[in-house]
Amino acid sequence: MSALTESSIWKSLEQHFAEIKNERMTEMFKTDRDRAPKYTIEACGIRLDYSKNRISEKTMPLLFELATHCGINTKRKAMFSGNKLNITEKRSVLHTALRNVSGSPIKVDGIDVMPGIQAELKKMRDFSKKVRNGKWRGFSGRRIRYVVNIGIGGSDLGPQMVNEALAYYSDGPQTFFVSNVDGTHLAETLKKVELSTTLFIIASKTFTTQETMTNAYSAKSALLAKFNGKQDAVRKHFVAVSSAIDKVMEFGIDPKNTFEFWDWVGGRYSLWSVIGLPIVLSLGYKKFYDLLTGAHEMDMHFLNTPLEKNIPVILALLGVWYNNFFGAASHAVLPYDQYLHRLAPYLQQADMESNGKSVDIDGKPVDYQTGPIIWGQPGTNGQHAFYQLLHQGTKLIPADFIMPANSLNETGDHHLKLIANFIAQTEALMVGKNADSVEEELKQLRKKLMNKKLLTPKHLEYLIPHKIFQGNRPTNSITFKKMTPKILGSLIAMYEHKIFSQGVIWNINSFDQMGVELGKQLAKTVLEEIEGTERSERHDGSTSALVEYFKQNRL
Ligand code: G6Q
Repeated sequence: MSALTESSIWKSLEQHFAEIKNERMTEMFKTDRDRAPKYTIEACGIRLDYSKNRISEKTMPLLFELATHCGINTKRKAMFSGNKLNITEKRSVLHTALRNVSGSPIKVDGIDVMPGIQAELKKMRDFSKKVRNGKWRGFSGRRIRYVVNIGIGGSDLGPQMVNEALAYYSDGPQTFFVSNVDGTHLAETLKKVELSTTLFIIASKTFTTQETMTNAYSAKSALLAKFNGKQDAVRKHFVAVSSAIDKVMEFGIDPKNTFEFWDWVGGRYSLWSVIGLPIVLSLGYKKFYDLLTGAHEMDMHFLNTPLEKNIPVILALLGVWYNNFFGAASHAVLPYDQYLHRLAPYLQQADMESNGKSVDIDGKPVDYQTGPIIWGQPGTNGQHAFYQLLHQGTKLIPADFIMPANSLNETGDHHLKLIANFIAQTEALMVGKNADSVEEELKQLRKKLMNKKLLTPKHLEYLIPHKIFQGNRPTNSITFKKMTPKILGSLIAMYEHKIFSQGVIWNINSFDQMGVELGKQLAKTVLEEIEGTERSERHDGSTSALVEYFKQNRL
């Protein structure tokens, strides 16, 4: 047994779960008129209403005790101070320094990292200004109209999500993101741009990632073909975001046009760094700075607020409550905001790559569940698709409903309808519909029917169980007034700290990604075999047959 599941607080939570597991939230609302305000908090312009959760007066105090027991207070301080929390890779975890707009010193190995961060920010600001005002020109002297970011994983999902979320505020070149090694991704993107007015950003911390480098070299070939092989064109149309300057130079990119970041910035936490260059090019530096400011405010909230009023900590603990006690395997992210349509894919990486671990920080196998499966789609689309399972399926799926009170595109009554759907869904998931109400509804329907044979008493009886909604399904309502760069910064940082807090409770390293590394290695070996002529006997029967199938069926 692990120290976590052996601890007395864990046992108290198990016992409490046994007491509460069948209690209904609707009853809790009836007996406590203050339940909604009691479980609503606001910080950084974000309002969290977590009253529609299966928690009683006893639950949250026990969960806060669990967080304290697991060392959340020391660990959150340690992260902000630059301690090497990423033990396997012996690295600090300092995405919070990247948005430390206060500028106060933060030291890694005795050296303040802030001057370096500020220098890179300035470099990004100056560069983006030149591109946006037309001083930076392409090889044929034309102004840059398109930006194509070539990167994958952490070097793609964050800036892409932000550019989509803040598209309303964009007044710069049109940005595209190419990540997949599938040649279709690059080919279809190149159809949408004009090479002589395109700037390519090769975003790769290591500058060795197979997908990114394959796309980068193909983009370079396309550009050289356009400019009759003139190598100088590369310097005008390619910049790099990387920690590997030697490899960048080898590619042909001017080191002056290389934006640097450090090993203490994890890929999935890097949008705040120079990986955010496509954001700055699209929105301008001022709005990027607002994004950083919003994140910094949430950082300060997370670092300094007592657990009882701390939004990321509360979200983390509710997640632990369902994941480890109710046995919920997944968590849905449901933004009622079309601009946030890339939030779920972004959080899939942030959360699942961070907390998809099965050994603790000491390398011992865990005997409890760690990170959940994260998934979701914007509402209302999901309502016409997978919400059926949320309402009537056999699985308990806690969900975050996220919504701004105002739309950036107020058109007719669209937004009021969106709000109505948001509210109605969270209510329906909690309240459900019992047999009596279903029966009454069907009887009323029958009364109105001209042809009573369409709903015979026998069929009415038969329909009842199919129309029952058990309800008691938990949701968080996360709302804010309007989507702005600052709010988005706070929202993303909120999730980052939620993920961190859960990692602390599960005693895992949320900052390495050995599972991703394995994929990178394996693909190289198989590629050699597919390219070769020899039959490979190194694999199991299925894998070898797949290799042979592809070799024989390539046209
Ligand atoms: C993120 C991961 C991973 C990484 C990509 C791209 O935390 O480390 O998603 O960002 O594999 O790596 P490069 O930036 O080195 O190309």
